[in-house]
Amino acid sequence: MSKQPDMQTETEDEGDVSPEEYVALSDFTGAGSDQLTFSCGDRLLVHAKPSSEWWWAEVREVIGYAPASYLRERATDEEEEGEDDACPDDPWQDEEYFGSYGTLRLHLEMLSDKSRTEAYRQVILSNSASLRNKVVMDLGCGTGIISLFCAQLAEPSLVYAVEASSMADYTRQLVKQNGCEEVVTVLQARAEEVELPEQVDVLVSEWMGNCLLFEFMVESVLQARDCWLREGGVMWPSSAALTLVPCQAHSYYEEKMAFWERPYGLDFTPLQPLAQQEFFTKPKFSHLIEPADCLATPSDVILLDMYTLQVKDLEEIKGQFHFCVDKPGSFHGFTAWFTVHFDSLETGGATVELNTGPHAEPTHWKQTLFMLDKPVSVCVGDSISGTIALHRNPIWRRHMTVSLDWNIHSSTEATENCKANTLTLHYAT
Ligand code: GJV
Repeated sequence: MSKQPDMQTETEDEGDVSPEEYVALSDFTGAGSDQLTFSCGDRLLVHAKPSSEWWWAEVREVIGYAPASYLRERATDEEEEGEDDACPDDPWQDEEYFGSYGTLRLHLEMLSDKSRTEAYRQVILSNSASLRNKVVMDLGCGTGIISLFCAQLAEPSLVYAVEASSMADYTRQLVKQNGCEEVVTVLQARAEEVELPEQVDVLVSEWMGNCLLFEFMVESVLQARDCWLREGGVMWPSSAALTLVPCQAHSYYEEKMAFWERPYGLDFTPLQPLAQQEFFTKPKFSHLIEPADCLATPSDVILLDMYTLQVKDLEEIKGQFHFCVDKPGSFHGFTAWFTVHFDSLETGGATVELNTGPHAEPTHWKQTLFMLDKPVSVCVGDSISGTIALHRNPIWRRHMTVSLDWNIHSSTEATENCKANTLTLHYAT
């Protein structure tokens, strides 16, 4: 694919690079006129790969963008014949996933996040009396911090600390080093495969990913709940909410889009459609929104009850929003974040909250920004309403697509804007 720059002719013609053949792993419905719609098994010709997520491709003589994660390379005809299933070997990408949790980088990031770690410590501390003689499961314990808090701040009878990655070896050492080996048992296993000698009273886990659900570790938690949580047992967190707000994002817009207007006194605006596709069709994960950039009061769009949520519910989660603009400005996009709640073990006891929004201390999750194609000027009194849908990727089970459909009702003129924003995302931070 690589072309030597000095071998290029004057025209940016791609005719000399032959397109590659791909096969669709699943149905896909394009969200705009520049995205392709195709069915599982369709053959696509990929002409260019402008970003790792979106490729420029052709199907049945229609050209447009296709999400790369829905495609697999087409084998030669002979190889293709014996193949009837299009499933990848490991739709969970566990080797890569647990491999990354076998190193310290992500654990350091999580442990350095004070809001996150202190929230779990607070949950244990404020429930210490009720945790006495209880059996706890800490799912995905990592370095074992939550299990160690349990052992040190309360007197549970036993904590099963389950960790699938190779970090579990070190976790065992940390448990011993801190004198907690009587209480904390480290089990190196996937939670789905672990065998416990008994049911547990409390299932605690820090499973939340970017935009709440990325990684879909929540599925492991729900399965463990159904297998190992005793009747009447407690889930920590007990509920989760995804919150959305329409916002300004001047500096990000300047950096990625307005930049092309006049760099070095030249007009580079023909690159703007490419910039839009490359930078704005996927969310910006590590965004920190200033409260002053919120154009309306944030609103919870999705609520998950950890006692009743089912694995099958995760395939498609929908929410609605209706914002009333309370600040004039440029509507650049939507920002999303989550909050989780931990019910008290005592009836009437105080709940603990971990809020990752702009009005709380920043966390390592930060917030997620979804940019619109073009900013829209809004006035006080305008209303922005629509729907959000989280579609779990049918092939890559740790991924999802977020779609936002919205329209504006202007309080001053009868204009209406409509746009569907579809985004595919990866779990790696
Ligand atoms: N079984 C055991 N350990 C797991 C599992 C599983 N099914 N899934 C994830 N982990 N909040 N998004 C472990 C993983 O190896 C890592 O140490 C930790 O849980 C992730 C916790 C933070 N990720 C998140």
